[in-house]
Amino acid sequence: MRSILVIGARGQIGSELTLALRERHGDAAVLAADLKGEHDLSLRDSGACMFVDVTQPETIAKIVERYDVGTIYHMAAILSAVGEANPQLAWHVNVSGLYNVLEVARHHRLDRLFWPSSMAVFGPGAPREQTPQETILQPSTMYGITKVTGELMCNYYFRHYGLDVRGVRYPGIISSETLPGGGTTDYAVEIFYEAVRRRQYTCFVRADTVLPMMYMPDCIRATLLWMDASLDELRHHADYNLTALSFSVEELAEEIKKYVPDFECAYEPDFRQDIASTWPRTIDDSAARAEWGWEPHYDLAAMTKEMLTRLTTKHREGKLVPEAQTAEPGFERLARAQDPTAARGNAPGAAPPEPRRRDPSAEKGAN
Ligand code: NAD
Ligand code: AKB
Repeated sequence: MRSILVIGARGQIGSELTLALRERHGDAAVLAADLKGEHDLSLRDSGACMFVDVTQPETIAKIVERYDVGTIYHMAAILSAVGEANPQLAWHVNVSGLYNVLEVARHHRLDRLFWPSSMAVFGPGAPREQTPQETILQPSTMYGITKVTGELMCNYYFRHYGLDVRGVRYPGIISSETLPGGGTTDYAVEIFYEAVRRRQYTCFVRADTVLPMMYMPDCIRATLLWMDASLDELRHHADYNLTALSFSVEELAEEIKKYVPDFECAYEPDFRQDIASTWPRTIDDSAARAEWGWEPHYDLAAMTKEMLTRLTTKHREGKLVPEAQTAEPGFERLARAQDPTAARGNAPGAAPPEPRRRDPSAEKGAN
């Protein structure tokens, strides 16, 4: 069997996907690669970890040649909030990086490539309830623009080069193992950590904000199910709508209070509210359900119970925040870490996006 390479293996989804793939195919068959070196112990202990920078195609090609890679899961990206703080970096990593992976895949005749898109492809012009599979794609964030571009590129490589490239539009992913990477939906993860650690959380979007979400076990199951699907039965390639549940922050806080009765949630909306207000509230993923059998297992109650159980155990053991991560919230941590000037000892700190005119269309569909 040819090797499987996970790029972005240190990230929120990549870290758990790598372990799931190792469980399925054997530790030796699955290579973990990321720009950042400090992989978690569980990744390092279970198999090979290596450096890759998707903006440097030779670093991808070297791994593919050396390890006879047949399948790539390309999970490296700059997410929406960090992407608004540094739109140039978001374009470079998300678009040039994807192009480099697609080219390496084409040259080396890869068997299959997975690349995730996002519900961020939708913007203020799309229906926000039961957002259809086929609708207008006019996102207002640079992240969303890179995801629409990515979907078009992937579909082009499928049609023109016969490359079996597959993708889904993930909703916000909620997980207990690796902190999220600086997106707008990070609040739905942070709220659990803060409920366990401090019994209070200040949320950066309003209480009535509703977004589509999915618990990590469902995300991993959906990804593997999709990669196993037979190509003949599919009508889409890089752009399947996907969702599991939608809830407001207020509803989530109430569910958490069932287990942490003195938990308090305050609200101080920032620029991420403007992003959230342009995204779907609920998504129609009937194409994924009909064409490759997608069905979520976790609802809000089951997810909340499991998240709190896992995080409470980690907190008791003094391991709430994984070894290779910091306690700083996602956006602030990542805006600093991914700013190229930071590496030159010129870190500007947690840079909010530059001031600019408000997007009136974002307010039109206020959440
Ligand atoms: P993440 O930010 O947690 O992880 C991304 C990883 O990519 C990081 O470990 C980072 O070090 C790495 N990376 C960044 N630049 C790189 C480069 N130049 N070369 C190599 N690696 C680089 O992201 P995630 O949440 O795990 O998301 C994975 C994918 O799923 C992304 O494409 C993201 O857009 C998509 N997605 C995620 C969510 C979500 O809620 N997590 C939702 C929708 C779509
Ligand atoms: C983000 O908020 O940027 C991501 C996403 C939904 O793509 N979680």
